[in-house]
Amino acid sequence: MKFIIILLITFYSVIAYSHKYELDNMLVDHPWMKVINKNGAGYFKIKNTGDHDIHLLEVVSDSVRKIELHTIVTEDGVSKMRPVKNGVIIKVGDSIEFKPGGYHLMFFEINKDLNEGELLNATFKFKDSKNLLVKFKVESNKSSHNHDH
Ligand SMILES: [Cu+2]
Repeated sequence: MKFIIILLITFYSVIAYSHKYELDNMLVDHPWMKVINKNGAGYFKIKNTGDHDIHLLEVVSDSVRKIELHTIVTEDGVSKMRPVKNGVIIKVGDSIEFKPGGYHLMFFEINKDLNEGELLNATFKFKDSKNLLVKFKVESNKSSHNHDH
């Protein structure tokens, strides 16, 4: 009985606090998303813990018609979103944070209802690496959320 309780506590801790996804050569930390009507934006931090560069090609989900990798560029003093062509490369030892104002995922036409705290499954696809299933947690109210971990 004690053993089961410890297991449950451990399991709960992993879900509640870590919320990270790993392969042998990378770590994806705290994937979260905003949902606006049926569209959304996704954010996370990805760290290359392996010994070769990681090339994130695309992200797909059964629950989303289309997911694009975006970045923000400034043209004539105006910030604009642009799709990233050819994916994003994370060099050995580097981390890249997808965050508001920088790299982000755009979700177009989410085909299920997502309430705050719920998870959206998505699959990260890489060049020369295994796929990684990542669950984005819906955190619609970001204004009150301190995000520096
Ligand atoms: Cu965008």
